[in-house]
Amino acid sequence: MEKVLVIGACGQLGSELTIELGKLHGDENVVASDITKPNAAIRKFKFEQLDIMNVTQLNAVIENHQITQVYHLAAILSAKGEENPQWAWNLNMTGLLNVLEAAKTYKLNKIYWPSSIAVFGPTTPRTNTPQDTVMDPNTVYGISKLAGERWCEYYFEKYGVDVRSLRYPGLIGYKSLPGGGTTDYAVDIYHKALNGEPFECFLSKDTYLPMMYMSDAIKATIDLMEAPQEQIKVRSSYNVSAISFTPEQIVKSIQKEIPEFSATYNPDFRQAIADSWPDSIDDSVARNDWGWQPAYDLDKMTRTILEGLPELLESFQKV
Ligand code: NAD
Ligand code: AKB
Repeated sequence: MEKVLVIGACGQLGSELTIELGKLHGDENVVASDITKPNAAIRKFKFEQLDIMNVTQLNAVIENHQITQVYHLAAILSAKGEENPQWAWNLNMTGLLNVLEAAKTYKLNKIYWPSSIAVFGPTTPRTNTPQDTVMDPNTVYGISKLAGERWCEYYFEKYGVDVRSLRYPGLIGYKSLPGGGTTDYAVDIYHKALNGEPFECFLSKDTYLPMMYMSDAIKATIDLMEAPQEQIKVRSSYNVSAISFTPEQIVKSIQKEIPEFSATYNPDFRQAIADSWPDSIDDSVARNDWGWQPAYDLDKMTRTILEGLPELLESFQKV
């Protein structure tokens, strides 16, 4: 019987992943935590208001709930990180080290920690970026994710901590809002389209980026975490990939469903971040090691979001 702690459970990923972890392990075996108060999505779980920078608090939560697995999702993402680099570095690194130390001390069964395509940089091969390649990130977020990958591998090699990780592309879901990334436009755009409003994109129309629908990201995460230990050969972080598209292509995909939708382009500081990241990712190592396979392409994702979002917004109005 696993007892699972999710740190950063109120975020874009946590709000949806926590629900799926409840289905897998039983809601009563999942403890959601965040520095904020619980949101509607995760209110049914046991909740701890936890600042991941506070080791005493973290250890108390692990002891009190007899935690065996941790999903550590709390981080400052790329765009927000550039506004306060030292804060982002501190939170992203200290938070991870606190979790890895706790895993060692309490001999936790498994740890999940997400990395990102932000570990790649301007001289990384842009197309079909391989698992092992040049990594020269130039955002504080990317630097912290690359350092985090090295720490994960270190704790596995030196202390036998079973820590597993994915380099997510931009995650797109409609059930929760993103928290300060460069790929956030691809979530916001659906809300504008459904409101009948034009969209102003902060990236240029031809900026290719690797992206993934949230259901695929959750499937990848759970598949990785449930795979037998001997199948996990990469202890830094696995490349995973699903779809790559430009803002212009997502607009066209939405226009197939809402023909009157329109967008303009007004790139800001996030353009330079996007330009430093790959166009597409080679995830063959993840496919071979533990059978990763995405299910959503751009149009399928668009149809799913445009069908599901109005119902979700309506249910919020009723609450
Ligand atoms: P998010 O910003 O939506 O959520 C992060 C959560 O962490 C928030 O609920 C926030 O309140 C919480 N948090 C912040 N400081 C905290 C602290 N001191 N203690 C405890 N909780 C704290 O981010 P997300 O999109 O859900 O991302 C989750 C993870 O996935 C992050 O590690 C991120 O780097 C990674 N990731 C996300 C994406 C994406 O597109 N969303 C892509 C690649 C990697
Ligand atoms: C961001 O844009 O910062 C995130 C990511 C790709 O890690 N979505």
